[in-house]
Amino acid sequence: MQFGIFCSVIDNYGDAGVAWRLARQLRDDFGKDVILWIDDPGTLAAFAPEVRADAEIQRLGRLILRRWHRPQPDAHDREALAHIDVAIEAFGCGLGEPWLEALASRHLPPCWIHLEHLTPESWAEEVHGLSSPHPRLPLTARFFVPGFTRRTGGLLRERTLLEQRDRFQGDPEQIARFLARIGQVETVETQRITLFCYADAELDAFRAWLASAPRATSVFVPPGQPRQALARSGLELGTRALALPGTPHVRFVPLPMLAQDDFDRLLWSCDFNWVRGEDSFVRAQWSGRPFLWHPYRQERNAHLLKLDAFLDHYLADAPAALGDSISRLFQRSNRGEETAQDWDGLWQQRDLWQAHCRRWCHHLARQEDLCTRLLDFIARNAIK
Ligand code: TRH
Repeated sequence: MQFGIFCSVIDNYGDAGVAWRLARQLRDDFGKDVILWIDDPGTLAAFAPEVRADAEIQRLGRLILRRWHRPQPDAHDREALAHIDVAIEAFGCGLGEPWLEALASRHLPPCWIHLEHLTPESWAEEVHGLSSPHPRLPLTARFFVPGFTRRTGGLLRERTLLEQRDRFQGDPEQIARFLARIGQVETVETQRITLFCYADAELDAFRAWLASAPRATSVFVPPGQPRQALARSGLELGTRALALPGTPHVRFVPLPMLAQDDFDRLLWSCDFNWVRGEDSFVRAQWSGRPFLWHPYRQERNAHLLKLDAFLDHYLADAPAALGDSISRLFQRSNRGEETAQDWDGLWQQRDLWQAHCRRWCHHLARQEDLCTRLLDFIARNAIK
């Protein structure tokens, strides 16, 4: 079975990040042939070192990467489309009539899947699995909605991910080697934090909490928006680590973009991860470590509904006091409200929070992963 995945980069890294994970997992865990059409390979190259930003077409084992020139498929695209059994349109990118016509002209039209954004909201269960016939062409769009429950499309999770994580987290030498490889020499006692938030994150209370913390702390800061958020709070990070004024035990450490697998390792090696969007949000949950989620801002504050829905799932079985503290920090920090009291209160319960994150990860891992559900979905619905 050959897969075509179509991805348009809207902004940031998430669209490319999810498409890349999906393509790699179909290839690596399920032995599928995959063609990923992406309109901006440069974004992918930022965290996939094997990708050449300027290449029109590139073969990476059973995964072929093609620059997506959207208006019309050229002769090479048409040739490739002729072999596609499953066409996955990511995040409503819209294939456009010429592409759909090329797909529909095949003797047996492919299974056409609309992969939606992950949502914790209950509509995920209602929309997942719906279909909509094309008004003119012999193609039927089928909606696949990632989510947190068994009746959704699930979450991306590679087959050996959690075993790899456990080996890594249980081996201080591996952690030290990894940190050294990304240019960091850390003592065992140092508390580690990833700061992968959006530019509008309110960091003053976070900084004040860090300054009052007794432990030495390294805050790893990827490029782009996290640094803008820091700059807004008065800390301009250049190419070197910077200590908070008056508190030399707290260092903000600039990191380059890491390869996606190394980004996972970074999350695994930290005590706390501030993450965002969609993919880093999911990966923070697989890390089994405490995290704060900064959802992608949407019109009419729709992201706050997502946040509420997520907290309902995530905190359903949490001890009441811990649940209240987590909920307060997630809610207030995403509404730009004062969080000065919240950081410390929550961090005092960190052992409980850590245990809760492991349980939550366990709960999610008992469900089938997204790729397994996708293949099952295709087998049931489409390819007859
Ligand atoms: O980058 P994001 O904010 O992406 C998105 C997009 O804005 C998108 O339009 C929107 O639809 C979506 O959010 C909800 O956040 P996200 O989803 O966490 O994606 C980041 C990706 O970048 C993820 O795949 C991990 C990867 N990454 C690395 O591989 N290495 C790194 O060093 C870093 C910092 C990130």
